[in-house]
Amino acid sequence: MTEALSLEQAAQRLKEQDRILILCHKNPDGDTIGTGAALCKALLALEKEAAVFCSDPIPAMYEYMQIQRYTGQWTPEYIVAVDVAGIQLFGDAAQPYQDRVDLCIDHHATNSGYADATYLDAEAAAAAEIMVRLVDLLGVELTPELADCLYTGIATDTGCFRFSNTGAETHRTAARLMDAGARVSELNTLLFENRSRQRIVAEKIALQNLEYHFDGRCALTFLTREEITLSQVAPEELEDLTSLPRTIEGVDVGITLRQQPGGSYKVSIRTAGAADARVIAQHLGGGGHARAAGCELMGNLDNTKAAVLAEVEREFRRQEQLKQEEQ
Ligand SMILES: [Mn+2]
Repeated sequence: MTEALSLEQAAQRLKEQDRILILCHKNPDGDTIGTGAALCKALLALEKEAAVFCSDPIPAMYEYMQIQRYTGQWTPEYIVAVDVAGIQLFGDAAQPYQDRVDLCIDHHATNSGYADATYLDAEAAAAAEIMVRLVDLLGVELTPELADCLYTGIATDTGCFRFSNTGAETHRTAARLMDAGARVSELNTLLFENRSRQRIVAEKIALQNLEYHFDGRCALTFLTREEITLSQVAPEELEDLTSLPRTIEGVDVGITLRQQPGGSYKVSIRTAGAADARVIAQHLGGGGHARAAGCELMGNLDNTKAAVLAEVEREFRRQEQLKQEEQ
């Protein structure tokens, strides 16, 4: 059982500690990286030793955050995970640390409670939204550098303020970050309007592979390992490709299958309307949010497709049942 903390308590614990190792999740996105980088900068401002560890490389597009990476320069005395919902999300290289996480700061309702203590706010659109409040509680000034990191987290987890997790508070927090000097316009261009040619090649293949199911209510696309290799796209550049099938008119559930180097398929589920992505993912051993969830499945393409589509169908049925019960 993890101890549920208030954010004030979490801040107090951080103030008392030194040599703080910050862990991000594997396949890092802007939220885990931005939140980790901001926490690290805040702790450094308090003249503590702090550094960030991620089992995967940090995508080059996030270079502007100038993250203090952990390379074994000291022995961690306190370990904090940010935006990591479960222990399986740390990745292999984090093995020495993942079983002794002291504090977890997260916004996933599915957080498994693996840490000794947890601050969880499932209403927050991004872990970075929590981190803005935590930086205040630590008494650290919101510098332009911190604001850039935190804005990155909020903007990426909300699809640039388009996803349904975006609340009024999300915008208020973003406004505060703008006031603090976040380079919003530059960052939006960098994060959302900056596709490589390799990514376009991968997108072309994904569009060729696109198929419709259940009268067009589900669109599914996939990229095999061979196709990903052929396109020469960096895996992290495929993250937002996962929103593509869902953007097609009439589609309630968009599925993207990406084959991983080990042969397994990473399944990304995006939903509109009543369908719940988390319910589908959970039946397949994964998790996430109502609009965006995922899992990883072993098996060939046909088996994977069949398994995922069966759960999509089950979710459509469940929604129809719920609708009938309401009437
Ligand atoms: Mn997040």
